[in-house]
Amino acid sequence: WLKYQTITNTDLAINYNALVKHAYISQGSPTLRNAKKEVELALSKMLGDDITFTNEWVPENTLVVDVYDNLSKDLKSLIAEEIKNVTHEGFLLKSVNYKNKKVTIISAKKDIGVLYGVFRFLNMMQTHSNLNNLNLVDNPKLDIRMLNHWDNLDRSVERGYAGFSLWNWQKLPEYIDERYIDYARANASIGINATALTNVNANALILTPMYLEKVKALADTFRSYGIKVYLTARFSAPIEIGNLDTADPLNADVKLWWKNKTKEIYEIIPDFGGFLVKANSEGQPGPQNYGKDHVDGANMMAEALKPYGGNVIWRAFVYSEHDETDRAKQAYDEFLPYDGNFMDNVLVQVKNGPIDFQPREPFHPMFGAMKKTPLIMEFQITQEYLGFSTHLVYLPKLFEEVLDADTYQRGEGSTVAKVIDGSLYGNEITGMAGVSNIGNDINWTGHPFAQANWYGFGRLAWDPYLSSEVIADEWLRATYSNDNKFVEPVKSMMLTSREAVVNYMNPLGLHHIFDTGHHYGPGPWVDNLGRPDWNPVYYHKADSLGVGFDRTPSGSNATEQYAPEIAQKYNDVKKIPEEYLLWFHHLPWDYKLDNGEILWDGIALKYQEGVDQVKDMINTWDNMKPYLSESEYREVAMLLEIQLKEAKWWRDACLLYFQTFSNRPLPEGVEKPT
Ligand code: GCW
Repeated sequence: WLKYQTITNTDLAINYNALVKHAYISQGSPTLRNAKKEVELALSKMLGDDITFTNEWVPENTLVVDVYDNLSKDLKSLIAEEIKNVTHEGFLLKSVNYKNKKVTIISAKKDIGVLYGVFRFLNMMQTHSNLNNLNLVDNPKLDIRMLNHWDNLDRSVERGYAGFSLWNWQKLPEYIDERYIDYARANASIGINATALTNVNANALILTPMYLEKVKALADTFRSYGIKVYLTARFSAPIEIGNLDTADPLNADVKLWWKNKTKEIYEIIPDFGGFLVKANSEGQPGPQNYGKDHVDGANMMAEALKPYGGNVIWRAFVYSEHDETDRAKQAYDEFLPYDGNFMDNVLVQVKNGPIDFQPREPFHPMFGAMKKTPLIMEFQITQEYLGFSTHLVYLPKLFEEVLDADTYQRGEGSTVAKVIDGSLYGNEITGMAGVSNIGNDINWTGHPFAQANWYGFGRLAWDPYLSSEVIADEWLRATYSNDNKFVEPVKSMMLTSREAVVNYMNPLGLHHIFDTGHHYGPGPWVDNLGRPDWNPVYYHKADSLGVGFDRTPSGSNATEQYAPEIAQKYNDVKKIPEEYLLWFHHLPWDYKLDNGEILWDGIALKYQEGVDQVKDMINTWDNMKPYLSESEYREVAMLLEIQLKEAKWWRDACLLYFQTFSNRPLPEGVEKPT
């Protein structure tokens, strides 16, 4: 999306050229120099070489790019009112008349705001927006807008489907790959300002001097793009790299070890963001190994970070093999009692749903319920359960559904977005994390359309109220074409792609019926894994009588973790939105759905609908040939063919399996398994 294609529409090119005939871009700091480089690159690519770049501001038709404090008195007075509404990372784009000249000002209080403003302005130009009368103040709504890389030190990436890790630890710190800079540009262009470089299943070695030197090189590279580095901290690090015989968070030596380690890090990376921690989850070490709890663990690290302004981001993804009733309830049960006990630089990071990044989940009940603890949203941009980088699935549609969900925890309108932007409970620090889908593949994300998921995540982290449709529009125009005959059909293809994957994998609230380990294809029959809650049969509970997980009071009663308005609605089989039906109810195969179909037929028809939607996607893409280069066309066309084959595979596997319980024929309209 930073392609900056030449603007071939003559009228538009004339209009833009007239507006930015001269460009004055301050270069007082590394961040402003980045802004200047980006403007020069983009304008020359989009508009050609007629633009004069000046080192002084001259009253001509000029683009002026600078922080407010550096502007001349006259220009200051023209934006004095608007600049008051700009926060420290926000920016202002404003068209003004100055001595009969049209001046376009990109300004901000801080350098980073100027860079963000530049990227937005250039995006508007890429999307052929009207730039004649700009008057836009835009401030990020969340503080920490972060990628979580699940990258290992050997460059493998857990759940990564786009090649190996970008971080070349062997050549660092001396060798700064050009891609690190492009990574920073791409992130800054959408407002991402933090990155956790390493896997949450952490390797303690990252905290040793040898690696910290390499981390410093990356932090130094990202700094001028406004990106702070975080590291994942393995809880047992004091034992593994510190020669201690315990990692007990209340032990004095352990505390001192973390204090010293933190000091060491800040000495070389003064703006280090802090630690991201997965503890006592899926076998990772944590405070519970010593009979202590999450608060003891998180606060111990928070204390070490506090003097430097660093944060602990403590993940709430916990579930224990000892609780056999309902995995969906465990994080809430485990964390709610601690609400109010964490230090103020601890943020608890919660996955969007209570199980694990399924194609569709109801929102996590911790959102809104945990009132005194800042919660960070964790989305998964990498498509662990959504067809890896092979299937085209536009995730901002999923993200939007979660952000818009109403928790009712402070009455109607208490959306998840308001929980995480701090407006519901007035949190000091707010944030959103996305598990990265980036690797060293030539196109960064494996599937070209998976770039839209990275892009869309960043945009929503900046403003969780943006619509997924607007984001798709921006991305398509910048990445492919501004021709409406291309944009409109492809946009609607993107917008339906999420529902398509739900239909052909997990319709009507079915979930976690993926094959073991890899989570790619279907495996609803799997029942022999070591832990019951890893087996798909635990989740669908199909038998000759029916299918689905009863989470109402007659079952696990997970609904009680939601506000009463939601609980009542979800408990009532007549009121629950059908997309969550089998997530919360176990129903007979002949249960009548809203449209009069029996459940078995409804499931079968949904699987078929998913397959049909992929066929439509293929048709749409075929019609787009005239707007695409041969390679752009072929790349996606080939991937869509795989997606179709695998949508059928999902349909056939799941229906043949569930049919052994339902004992009913496939309804008319469902293709026979091949
Ligand atoms: O979704 C599961 C993944 C694990 C992952 C874990 C987590 C990093 O299957 O690979 O581990 O979640 O989020 O910690």
